[in-house]
Amino acid sequence: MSTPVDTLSLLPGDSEPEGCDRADKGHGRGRVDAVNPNLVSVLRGPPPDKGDAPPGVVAADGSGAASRVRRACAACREGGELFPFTMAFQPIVDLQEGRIDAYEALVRGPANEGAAHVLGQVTPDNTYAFDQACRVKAIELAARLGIDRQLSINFLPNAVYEPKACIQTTLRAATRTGFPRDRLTFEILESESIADTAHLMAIISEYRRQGFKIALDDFATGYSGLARLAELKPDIIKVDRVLAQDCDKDRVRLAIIASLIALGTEIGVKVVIEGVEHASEVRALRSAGARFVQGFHFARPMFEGIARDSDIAWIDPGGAGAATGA
Ligand SMILES: [Ca+2]
Repeated sequence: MSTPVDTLSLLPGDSEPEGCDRADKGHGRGRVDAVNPNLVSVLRGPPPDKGDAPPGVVAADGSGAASRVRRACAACREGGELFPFTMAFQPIVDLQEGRIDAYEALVRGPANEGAAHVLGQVTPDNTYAFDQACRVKAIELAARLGIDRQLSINFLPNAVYEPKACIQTTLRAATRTGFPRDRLTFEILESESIADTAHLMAIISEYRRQGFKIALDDFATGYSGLARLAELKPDIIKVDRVLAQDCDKDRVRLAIIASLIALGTEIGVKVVIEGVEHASEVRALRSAGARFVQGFHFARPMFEGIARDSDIAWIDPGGAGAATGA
């Protein structure tokens, strides 16, 4: 998913198309539970044995073999047998510059079915291949669509077996399509399933070495909190929509957001506010110093397409303007 499967770069999805942005994200832990119990077991289960993993995949502990890992690695190398899926793209906008800053890739079915439709087909045997395929699909589509901004891809660290080996397919896709590595951001969705901090740190270290940026998704909820921020030191934090919701009417929510923005400025981390749905929230967020925002107010995810700067429902700098679209 937007989950280790998410590693799935997957996760993003909107199983409730008429709902809020959260529905579109489709990668909350509870949502994953609802989507596919097998997937949840994959995401939450312990790392597989790595003993007789194929060449290029070396077990950290050198312990015994796991046929699942062999199959997973083989599937990643060979493309595997996967169900059809594709991506939608939702912009993250820069209020200060009045331009789209990035696009988040969100998994969809071939007929624009929501993420739940896709994730429901993920099983323990195809999780790794699916994760790899999501990355490749996102990069290929981004290149085809001419995306010249940052591309944000969801992933679940638990679907990465060995960072250096598992990233090869992604690197090849970037090279093949000409999409610059330094425009790739990987959003980490955290949950209690990511118990192995050393593994997570190894992934982040390798991804940074490759020029990727790291975002901490759903920040301020559950396990994606201040301790994780200090530990992982991401480039970006994406503040969960629960804080943006009605922030124009709730001074506590707005104060928390303002504090996170100040914190981001202090430590050099970009702060993105997710789930912005109303013009009144945009005005409040602007007053709190927010610069990077994402949500239905500005643009909904576009199936195999991208919104342009001129499509965005901007609000004038004085805050007097009104939403014009979305
Ligand atoms: Ca995300």
